[in-house]
Amino acid sequence: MRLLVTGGAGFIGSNFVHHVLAHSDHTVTVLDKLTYAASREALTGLPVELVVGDVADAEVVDDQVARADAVVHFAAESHNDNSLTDPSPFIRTNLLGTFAILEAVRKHDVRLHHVSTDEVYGDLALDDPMRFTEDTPYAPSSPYSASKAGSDHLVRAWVRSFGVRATVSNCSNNYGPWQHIEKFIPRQITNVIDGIRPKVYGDGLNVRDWIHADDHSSAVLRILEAGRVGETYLIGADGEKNNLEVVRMVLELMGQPADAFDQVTDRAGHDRRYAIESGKLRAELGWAPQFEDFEAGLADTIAWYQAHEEWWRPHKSATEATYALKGQ
Ligand code: TDX
Repeated sequence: MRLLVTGGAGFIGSNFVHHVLAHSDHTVTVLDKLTYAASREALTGLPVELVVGDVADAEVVDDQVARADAVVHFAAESHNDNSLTDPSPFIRTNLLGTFAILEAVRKHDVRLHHVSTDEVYGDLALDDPMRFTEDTPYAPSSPYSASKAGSDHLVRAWVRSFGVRATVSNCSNNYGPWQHIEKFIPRQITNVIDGIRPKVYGDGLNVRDWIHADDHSSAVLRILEAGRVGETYLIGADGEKNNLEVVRMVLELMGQPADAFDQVTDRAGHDRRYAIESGKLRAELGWAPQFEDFEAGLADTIAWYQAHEEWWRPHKSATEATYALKGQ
């Protein structure tokens, strides 16, 4: 297939492009706006066409979708903290962008896979025995997660009303190389490299269900190739950890005392816990994660940031200055 990958120069999108080229015969065109969170370097050396454009620009999207056999839609504004400061790019990219994609795949009858997040389900209590499933009601907390929830609803409506051939996946927190240093794990790794104490929001007991980006990519390819049209699949790797556990692991792997971090102002509306039940994906499509040892995956990720300082260094002081303004 000729795939159009939106957001293919971002952290997760570029990982998917690498995965597709290594594990299939599909060809790839990337449509990416190259915002602050994207990088051309993540695609260096790959035989892909990069179209620089906005997913909310209906004309650009229509041109590209017309040439594709399938669209994998990663393009999104993704950082919760930024959505609390200025929600407007989240509404444009996540809602209007998905709308433009849907109208184009409808017009050209092109298969779509829409990539989304577990945050659409809101949060769970720490002692709740349940995890999110495909049947959990939507209850997003932040402008970011509400915009992703809205985009999922748009996709479902286009499937039902117009017969668009789409699948949806909702994945838990990703980690791995090429993730922007505003996010929790790379922020703390690069802080330690710089001799800055890691910053944990609030009491640090918030739980995230970590999955390596490579495992997310293999799941998305599997759903694209074998998923049932109209269905949603949750993607997760049984990786629940609270933020204190993660930051202590980062510190220890980097040769620092495990308590050498600061607790800072909490995020407004901070979700307590995410946890994914991915049994449908595993049973129906035979998918399984390859990175089952989080500590080993984290050690590799630390080594990657240590070896790629030239990539993240230009963004470090501005990223930390933005956090400092908020006492974080
Ligand atoms: O400096 C920090 N200190 C801290 O304690 C940062 C940046 C974060 N945190 C906490 C907040 C969360 O509990 O760490 C946890 C992870 O934070 P983020 O990396 O900002 O991710 P999160 O808000 O959980 O959302 C991520 O996973 C779901 C992605 O950013 C989303 O795009 C995805 O949908």
